[in-house]
Amino acid sequence: MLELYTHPMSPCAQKVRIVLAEKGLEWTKHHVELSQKENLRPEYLKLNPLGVVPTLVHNGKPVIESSIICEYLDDAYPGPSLKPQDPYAVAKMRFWMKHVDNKLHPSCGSLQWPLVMRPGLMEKTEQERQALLDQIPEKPRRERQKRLVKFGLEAPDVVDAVHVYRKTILDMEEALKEHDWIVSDSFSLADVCLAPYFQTVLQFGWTKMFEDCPRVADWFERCRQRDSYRGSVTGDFPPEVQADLLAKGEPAWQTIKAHLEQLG
Ligand SMILES: N[C@@H](CCC(=O)N[C@@H](CS)C(=O)NCC(=O)O)C(=O)O
Repeated sequence: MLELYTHPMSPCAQKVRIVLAEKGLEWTKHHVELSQKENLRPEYLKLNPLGVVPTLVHNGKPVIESSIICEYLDDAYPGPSLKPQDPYAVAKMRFWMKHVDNKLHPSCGSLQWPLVMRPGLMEKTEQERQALLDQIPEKPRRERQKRLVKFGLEAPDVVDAVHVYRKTILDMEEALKEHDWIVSDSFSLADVCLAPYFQTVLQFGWTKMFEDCPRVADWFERCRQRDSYRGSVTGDFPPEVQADLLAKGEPAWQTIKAHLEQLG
């Protein structure tokens, strides 16, 4: 019995949904409304003390941290393995997963928050908003979200986020010169963990970020064509949601572009 606490737009929840689909597993969905901070409710914090999605519950036992959940599912279930055979390729796969967790994920949050989560929080009073943000358990995340809510796209985190994205894209372009997928000629957890972060770029209409990197553009297209991606990511972006996100992303592009141009 697999249950997943998830949000459609969360890239780390998308990673887990892709693995569930690649392995052909049945699961039950529990939607956690992040814009209302349902992730900070006491009953959810009992499952995931970090107060974030996703959380997998397997036979009543919680597993947290998306990369750990992905490896757990790959190890716990038969079916096509999402790990390369070669131990060196596995080491490289884990390096990419760590890069996603430590750098790309917070960067993605810095781009999504001002456009997607901030408007809902701004409808609350200043006091209600601060009270909610003060409950975020981890200090770096708490401080970052406070900056993003206060300054929106003008927060200093946004420029760093754009630079992390661009460096990641250039590194991926190099990696893809060697093999069809990120660490070998087989689709692996490295691909699973990176792809959702490009969904964020796509949803806001910012694909110019990688238009000069043909291997990355082709890799993302191949990820999107997989049944796992279509069913567990694309399916959550019906035309009206896409139109809304594009409308949010379009006016922000000039800011993103200016940060990209600083890199030369
Ligand atoms: N390292 C965690 C990060 C999880 C995370 O940051 N989740 C975001 C959504 S992508 C979240 O729940 N944010 C809610 C919040 O920060 O209030 C993982 O990989 O599971």
